[in-house]
Amino acid sequence: LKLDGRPLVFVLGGPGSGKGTQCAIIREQYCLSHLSVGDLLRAEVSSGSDLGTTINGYIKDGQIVPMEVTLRLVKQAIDRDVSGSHGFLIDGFPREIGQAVDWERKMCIPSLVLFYDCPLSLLEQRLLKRGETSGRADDNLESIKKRFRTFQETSMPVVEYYKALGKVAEISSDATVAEVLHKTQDALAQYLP
Ligand code: UP5
Ligand code: MG
Repeated sequence: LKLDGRPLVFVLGGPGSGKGTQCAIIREQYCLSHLSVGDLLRAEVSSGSDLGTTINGYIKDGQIVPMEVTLRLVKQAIDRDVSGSHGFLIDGFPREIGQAVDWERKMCIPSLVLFYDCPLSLLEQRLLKRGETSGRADDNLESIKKRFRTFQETSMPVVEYYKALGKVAEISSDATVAEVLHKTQDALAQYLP
């Protein structure tokens, strides 16, 4: 695995909490590789493969795609990365405790976990707005409700797990993109000079 001791940051938070938006900015500023696991899965769907068809079913239903699939896609993306970046942002993963434990066993312990916290009512508004143009299979009210449930029941325990390990920087994303960015930069400062 081509991590070469470079820092790896998990970027977590509810659906629409701003993971992708913030990663797109800080990747440039800190020269990081940004791997959105959702984007990797959607690329597989777009390829039209049988696996993609299966993945699309999970995404529409707000369910978590089996670990062996996501882990393979993330590993491939890290191994293909030739940017010589200073570290990695893993956006939207791990989403359940088993994935976190498995990752630590097979890959590495994250340097930091960024957690974007935002009221679900605001997330719903943002996602419905985005859904007007995103073309994402899961930006509709029915899928959004399912995503919220999976987030609360299955993905929040991952945040709690890393909180107990003292790894989490919790950032309220109920604020402007610029305000959230400032807090993100503060959190990253001690890990990424
Ligand atoms: N926006 C962002 N920040 C804002 C701010 N501060 N103020 C006002 N508006 C703001 O932002 C969402 C929207 O809000 C955008 O329109 C943005 O402009 C606006 P975005 O940055 O896209 O938020 P993000 O947290 O990235 O939202 P996303 O919808 O991507 O989060 P999800 O976690 O739902 O989606 P993801 O792509 O990670 O996963 C999708 C599905 O893939 C999952 O539901 C699951 O089925 C599957 N999956 C797995 O199975 N395993 C994985 O490991 C990963 C995904
Ligand atoms: Mg995203």
